[in-house]
Formats: sequence, structure tokens, C-alpha cells
Amino acid sequence: MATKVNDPVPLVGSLDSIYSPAGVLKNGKRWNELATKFARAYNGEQPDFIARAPGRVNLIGEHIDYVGFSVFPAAIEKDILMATKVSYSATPVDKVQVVLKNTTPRFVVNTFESAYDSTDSVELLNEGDERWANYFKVAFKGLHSHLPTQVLDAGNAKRPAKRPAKIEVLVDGTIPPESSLSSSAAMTTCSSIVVLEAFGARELIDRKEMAEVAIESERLVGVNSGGMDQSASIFGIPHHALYISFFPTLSVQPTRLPPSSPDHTFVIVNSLVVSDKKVTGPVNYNLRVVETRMAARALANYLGLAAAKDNACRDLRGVLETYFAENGGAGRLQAEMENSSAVKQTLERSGEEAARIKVLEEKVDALYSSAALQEGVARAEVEKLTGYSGDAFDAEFLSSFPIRADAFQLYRRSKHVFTEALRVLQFQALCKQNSTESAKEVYTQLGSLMDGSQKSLRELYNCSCDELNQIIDIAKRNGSLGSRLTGAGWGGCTVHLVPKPKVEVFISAMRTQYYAKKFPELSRAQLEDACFDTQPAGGACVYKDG
Ligand code: NG1
Ligand code: MG
Repeated sequence: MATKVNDPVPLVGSLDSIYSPAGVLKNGKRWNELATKFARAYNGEQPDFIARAPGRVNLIGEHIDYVGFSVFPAAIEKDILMATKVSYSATPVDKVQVVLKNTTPRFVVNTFESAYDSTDSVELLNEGDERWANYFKVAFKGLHSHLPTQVLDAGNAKRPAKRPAKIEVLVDGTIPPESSLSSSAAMTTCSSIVVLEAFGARELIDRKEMAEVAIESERLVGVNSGGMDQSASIFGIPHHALYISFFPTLSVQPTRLPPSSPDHTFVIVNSLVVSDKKVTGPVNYNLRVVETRMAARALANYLGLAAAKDNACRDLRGVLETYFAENGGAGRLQAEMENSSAVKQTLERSGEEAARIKVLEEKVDALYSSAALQEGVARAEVEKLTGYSGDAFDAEFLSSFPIRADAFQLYRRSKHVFTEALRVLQFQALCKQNSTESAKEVYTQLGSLMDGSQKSLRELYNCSCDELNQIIDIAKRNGSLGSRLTGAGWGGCTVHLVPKPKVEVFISAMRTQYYAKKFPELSRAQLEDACFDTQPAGGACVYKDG
């Protein structure tokens, strides 16, 4: 079934649409190479199937997925493959053994066992070279608790007659780890597919549910992440970016970039600065999540919302919805428009949702109008702003994940969130404009939205770093229309919108001006892997015979 451009993905139904009977991979070099490696790893055996989950590049909409606003990533060609063999036992077994091997030697073999009635014995590892296996384990645990009577329970009628006694996996990844291209989400997603396939459970869950379970599961690894990455990996469609919304529930709209001449492409440039959120989370990623939560409660409090302390106001998106719900919806927007020419202009240019975002951005300016509040504020001040103090403060903001900070930036984080949410809407609207004549102009505008995103990430969200800034400067001097960090930041990759005729010059400038200076020892293959031109790719699937 062909997906029509810009149609919402049907989120119901079985996983079948992502299951490919043979597919390119089956007949391709990579399948054969992986099957050969599998045989070497597992006594000459052949895999029963190969699961694939891609990484993603986020085009725009950074650090707003966990706040509830829409984002705009695309799945990429780089991916994780898991060649898998499942052994079923003729006699009843009460546990399953899982063996996880990786073609990259530094990821050391890990073996675990789980009883059919409980995954309690499946332990996550806090350190060591086997830690990579945690992603498989969380997917396994997540599905087990989501589908307790289906996935592992013997009593279910849909259960295959034979229960898996052993699952043997060989993982092969092309996504550089900790580089903000979502190798972690690809691991979780791919593992989910392996588990569903091994337990014959794929009929029992649809893609949306699968994405939701993967999102929840990955948090068990210790990062308080949003849902962009797993969704992009599951819903990727070749040649399409994905407009992903989380409110009121997960939905995905595949969107083509406008046709253009000359063609444009996205180039990814990896800074090769590694940012491991599991280690630095308390001072960067997880701290940002908490700051945005504090900012939400502070804004709800300032706006005097009746639901200020309810779950509905836990994030900034929720505060926006609650503000309009409690204050007369469309009528409220009308009134706001009369008071603000910026809101009026936003409505005219970008529509109602954009105007509502603009209203809240203006409330943020009003709340933090004093210069002192625009800087980092200490806990005592946050207590005043949010109306949470003592134990209630700890429970609300500090209990889920460890945080280390003396001051919290509520103004800057809120301002980034609302302006970035607006840029995403404008970016998608531009993509939907289907006129070829104005393509050049459209690409220039897409580029400036990406530049605006970077400025905000650097100055308001403080998640850029020297290397990322250097790369962005080089890019802007060498043909990029728009350049920004992608993913969480503090290292990792950047993404650049480049007209195709300029790609060669762009890449060679990166090599001489960034890599030759900072990483002079890189081989040709490593350079090719660090800086490359990419096209939106298809999402997760499983390849098997017949
Ligand atoms: P990366 O840096 O690719 O892991 C992270 C989060 C996303 C999103 C972005 C910032 C995880 C698994 N993913 O992406 O959900 O919040 O940062 O936009 O932590
Ligand atoms: Mg990640």
C-alpha cells in the first residue's frame, strides 16, 4: 500500500507493514556478510531472521519532545541489524536464555535468563563492557510488563505451541554510538522486534503501541528521554521527514521536502565529541528535562491556572493547553490578538496553533521580565515561582533521575521551547508548500529556521559546545543554507541543509578545516563515516524467508 505524501500514518493494525518477506537486505551483501558472521559466532548456524532499526537525524525541534511539542526528524540509512536464531523446545520450558553478541569487539558477549512468569532476574548492568546489552534487556522487560499474558505467559491461546528456550542474537551496527543519531533508540526498537518475533507476538501489538512501549522502556536505562527517536525509527519512510506529535497522543505525519532545482540534501557532520547522557545526565540532559518541568509549574502558577498542580501542567505543552481550556479557547486567542500585534501576525502567517504558542512565549517574557529572573535562579527562588517547596519540591522535580545544579535556568529554557515549537510548525508548513517556482526561496527559509534553532540551542538551551560551534561556522562559510546541532547536543552530530552542487566543497572544507586540525589521525574510511550526505530512509522491519 503506497503511503500518500503528508497522509497521517495509520497507527492501528498489526505490525505486518514493517515485516518484509525478503526485501533488499535478504539478497544483499550485508545480509550475507552478517549471516556468515553469525555462523562464525554460533557454531555454523544460520539466523532465522534479521531485524533492522534505523537511527535518525532530527531536522528541527530539539529538546521539545519531552515537553510535548512536535518534532521533525527523519530515519537515516545507518542502522542496527540483529541476526537472530530462535530455538524452541519440544518439552515445556519455564525460562528462556538470551545470548547477545556484537560484531564490534568492544561490546562484550552478554547472556541472561528470564523466567516465563517474571523478568525480575533480568538485571541491568551499571558498568562494564557488557552494558550495551541493557538496551535489549529493557525492551524485553518493557514488552513483558506491557503484554504480561501474551508475550511470556504459557496460558495464552495465541502462544505458539513451542516456547522459545533460547534466543541467539548477533548485533551489527553502523550508527556511531553516543553521537546523537539515536543508536540507543535503534537498539531498543530493534530488540523489541526481535522479542516480538521470537515469541510469535507480533500480531498482538500495533506500531503505535510498540513505539510507546519502546519509549517507556528506554527510560529504564537512566535517561529521562522524550519519544522522538523510537518513533522515528519505527515510522521512518524513504524520502520523507516525519512530523511527530505527542499530544494528545502519538501521531506521525510523513512529509516530503519540497521539490527543488538544484536538489538539496542534508549533510551530517559528526563532531566526534562523545556525549554519553547516561554519565553526564545529572548536569545536562536530565537537568534540562527538570528545568523545563520547573518552568511549566512556574508558568502555570503565574497564569493562575486552577489545574496548576495537576498532571496536566507537568510540561509546558500541558500548560499551554490548560491556559486556553480554562480561559475560553478560541475567544481567549481573539482577546490575546487584540493585545499583541506579534500574536496577530503569527496567526496570519502560521495559523492558530502557532499563535497560541506565541501567546505563551509572551507570557514567559512577562513572568521573567526582571533581569535577575532571566539568569539562573537558586532553589529558594524556584520554590517561590513554582509553589512547590520542601519534600513536595523534591518529589516533584528531583525524585525521578539524579540532578546536580546550584541554579536553574527557567527563563531561557522556556523561551527556547516555545520559539523552537513555533519553528517546527513553520518548517512543516514550508515543506507542504508545493510550488516549484518558489523552491529556492523555500529552501532559504528552511535554512534560516535551522539557523534560528541553533542560535536558540546555543544561547538559550546552552547545549552546544565549541566543536559544534566551529563546525557550524565552517558550514555557513561553505554553502550551507542552515546548520544546527542534532539530538541532545554537548557533542555528537550536526545537520546541514546544502544544495547538492555544493556538497563536495562543503565536505572538503570540513575535512581540512575541522577534522585535519582536530583529528588528524583519521583514516579515509573514518572520515567518510564522520561526514556524509544522507537521505530519509525506511523504518524498522524484519527480514526473513518465506
Ligand atoms: P539523542 O541525543 O539522539 O539521544 C535525545 C533524546 C531525544 C530528544 C533529543 C533532543 C534519548 C534516547 N533521546 O536524543 O528524545 O530529547 O535528545 O531533542 O535520550
Ligand atoms: Mg541516544
